[in-house]
Amino acid sequence: MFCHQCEQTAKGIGCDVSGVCGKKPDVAALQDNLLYGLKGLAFFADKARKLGSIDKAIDLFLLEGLFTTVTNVDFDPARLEVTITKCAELKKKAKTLYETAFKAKNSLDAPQFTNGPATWVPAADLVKQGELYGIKALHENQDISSAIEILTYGLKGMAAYADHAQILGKSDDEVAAFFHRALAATADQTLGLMDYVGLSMECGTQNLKVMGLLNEGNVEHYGHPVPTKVDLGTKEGKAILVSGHDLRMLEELLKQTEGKGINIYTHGEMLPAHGYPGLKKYAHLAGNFGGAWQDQQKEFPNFPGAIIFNTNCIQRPADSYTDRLFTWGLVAWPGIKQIDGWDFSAVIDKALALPGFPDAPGQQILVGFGHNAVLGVADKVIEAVKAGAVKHFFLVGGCDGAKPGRNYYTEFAERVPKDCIILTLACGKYRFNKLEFGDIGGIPRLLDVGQCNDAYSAIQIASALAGAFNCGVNDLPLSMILSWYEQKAVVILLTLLSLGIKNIKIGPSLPAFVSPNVLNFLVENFNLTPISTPEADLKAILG
Ligand code: SF4
Ligand code: SF3
Repeated sequence: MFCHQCEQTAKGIGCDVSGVCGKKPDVAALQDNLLYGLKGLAFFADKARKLGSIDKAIDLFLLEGLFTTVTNVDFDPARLEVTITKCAELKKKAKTLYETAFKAKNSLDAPQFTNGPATWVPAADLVKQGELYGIKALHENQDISSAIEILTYGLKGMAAYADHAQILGKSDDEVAAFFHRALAATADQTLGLMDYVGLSMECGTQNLKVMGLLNEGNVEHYGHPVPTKVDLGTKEGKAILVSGHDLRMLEELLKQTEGKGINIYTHGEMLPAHGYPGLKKYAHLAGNFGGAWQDQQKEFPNFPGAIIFNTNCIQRPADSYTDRLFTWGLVAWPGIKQIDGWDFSAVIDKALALPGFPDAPGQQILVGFGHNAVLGVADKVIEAVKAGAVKHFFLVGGCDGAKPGRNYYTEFAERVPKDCIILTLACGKYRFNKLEFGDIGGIPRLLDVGQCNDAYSAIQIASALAGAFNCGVNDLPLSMILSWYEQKAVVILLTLLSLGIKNIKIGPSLPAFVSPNVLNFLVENFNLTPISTPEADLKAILG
């Protein structure tokens, strides 16, 4: 195996014996096989679509297939084999769609393709077959290979957001077309470096649309987030912990547990759920338990109820809680019970059989500062900037992770001067969201914008501020200090770059899949730089 798609990759180079995430070589090969099959599917779906032939099942499967290969999502070889078989069926369907549409238009048989993913069919040994399709076989040119990887990881991250959006009934035909065209392009040996740079920027643009759709879906279902205090203590009663990003799954569970004496707690990226009126109205949405994803093996043994993951980031479960752990959606771990569909009775029964929590009130933290809430007090914010009470804004956000070096973000937030405001989002916030930051004239100094996909909200806030000050986002007293871990962070970075945002600082380390020349390109064109020390970075920013 060889995988270096995430930040914790072995030695900062690549996981080649086994994944630091827990991905075994067979699973890595199956994921490579699936990705290759998806490229074949995209190849024909793209051609069929260009001839006016569209199939919604193909569009959806492509998203789900890509999301399956995101870090910390699917570790189950049996499930991956089923997904690969489905990929082959849909690829065949896409090929027929294309050939039929071609013949109808040209009164000729469609040309046959004799190499690349277009010819992919699953072999008897799917693992052995997948070993042929690893990233080392992408392209002989290191820089082109790097650019293909950036595009591929961008597409994986965008697929995750597009999947959440479609669960809420939101999809977009242009986005589906881009998925097909761009994924097919990753195997097109006639393309050059700048083609992939262009496609990566387009991926960023499409992702802004996708995050916007997801935002629209969330807001239509649950209302705009409002500032809300979240309890970090516990309430007496049975308990279920929900980890992941999917709000709709949480809503269904809240409905099905109403009146049953079960309290629902959020974990990791579910924390922002508390700010949504349509979810906080459930009195048994009791609070948040634990920190970011990488602490689950330490924290879950102390959770006396059922636990369910609805998206990344699952880790190898410790024996002490495997019997009360469930997965839903695309997340899978071998031997862990999978909930198919929307019936959560198995999770509820498990919670009812477990002891639950006593009453133990804890600290409270504030969430719910999406763009609607922040822009609702925009006048106050603008006035504070004009009066000199607010000197600078920092967006300190992104993923958390297990590797050392992430204390930078805690120290950075602590050192931000008292006349500056910190916006944060995604699970990286757990590095500092329990600290006391106070306020500036009633405006909290730490504003939790939401999940990683709420980067959409942060962009709306930055654009509105730029409008109010009659300048570009790059001219605002705003600096972005980002942390990355998996592929959703990659696509958010592409979105920010596609908007022309410069001077972003990124850490805790640079992606192993960015070649030196591609890195130079990013530094020269966007002044994208790695973090150094909190003191030095703050000094460079504030002067
Ligand atoms: Fe290694 Fe990350 Fe790939 Fe897992 S996803 S195998 S940790 S690079
Ligand atoms: Fe975190 Fe996995 Fe990326 Fe949604 S939960 S930000 S790492």
